[in-house]
Amino acid sequence: MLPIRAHLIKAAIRYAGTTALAVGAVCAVKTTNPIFAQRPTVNDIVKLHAQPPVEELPNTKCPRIAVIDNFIRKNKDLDQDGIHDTTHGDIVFRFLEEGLPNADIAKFDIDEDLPFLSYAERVGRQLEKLIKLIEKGEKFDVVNLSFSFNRKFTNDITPDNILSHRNAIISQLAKGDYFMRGEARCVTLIEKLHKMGVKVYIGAGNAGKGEYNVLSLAQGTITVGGLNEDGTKADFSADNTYVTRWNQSVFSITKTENGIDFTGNDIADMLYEDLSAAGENLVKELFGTSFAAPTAIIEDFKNCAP
Ligand SMILES: [Ca+2]
Ligand SMILES: [Ca+2]
Repeated sequence: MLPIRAHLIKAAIRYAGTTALAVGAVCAVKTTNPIFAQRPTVNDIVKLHAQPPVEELPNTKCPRIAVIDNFIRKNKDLDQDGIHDTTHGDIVFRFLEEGLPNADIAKFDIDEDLPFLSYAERVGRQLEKLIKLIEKGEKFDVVNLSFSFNRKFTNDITPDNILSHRNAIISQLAKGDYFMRGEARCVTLIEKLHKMGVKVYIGAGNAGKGEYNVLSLAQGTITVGGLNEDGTKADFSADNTYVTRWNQSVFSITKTENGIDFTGNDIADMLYEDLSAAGENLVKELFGTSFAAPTAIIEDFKNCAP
């Protein structure tokens, strides 16, 4: 057992590191900030016809969606003046709000438990909160998880054979340190949600083919890989047997009359007055599998009835 102060410091350091991996990696804004990974330039051509068929839900009632993300601590600077303009969660939320105007979308804020809990612990607490609400009779149809806990593939575990290592990886995490146990707990909670009938969509992660998102190990989830605007696979996207869907994950940011559009429909998603530099020096695009997850949800429920 670490002395409490040392333990808290370790937690804080890990928190920062994991945030860079998890939030920064899943949703990156094109910027010079070194926290964000460089975008690779080589693409694989995606055989779109080879993708699993999109579930057609034409007569479905519009879903109630839980977005588990950060909504308090602003962490995205869209006009590059060094001042954050919005949160990762609010950007993800905006995709869903605009894409599914008749859906009921609820925010579950992992920033509630800042500052000393690990990232996985904070995600786990929100998953638990959601489960408790459902147990009390509230109805949720969909969960959006636009973040990842990335692990590297090793010699034994490859993108092609990871399915057969699933149980071993989870049990190793469950026996690991505080942070690993937090991740294993998230997997268990996500599986519980799946068993309760909730569809869980997860961003595949932005560390490329060499890493996988631990959350994807949860059975029954829909892990969404990232496509470029032209439909080719984005090189930053994870790509392994757990990635069962592919959706757009790169979106140009453009100016409209009263604000900026980042969802690609020329309708403002943020007003100029809400950007610290009024949108003067805009980043060119949003990219990350963070946006592939809500895009997949929108695709699956686009014909829903209010
Ligand atoms: Ca700014
Ligand atoms: Ca828009």
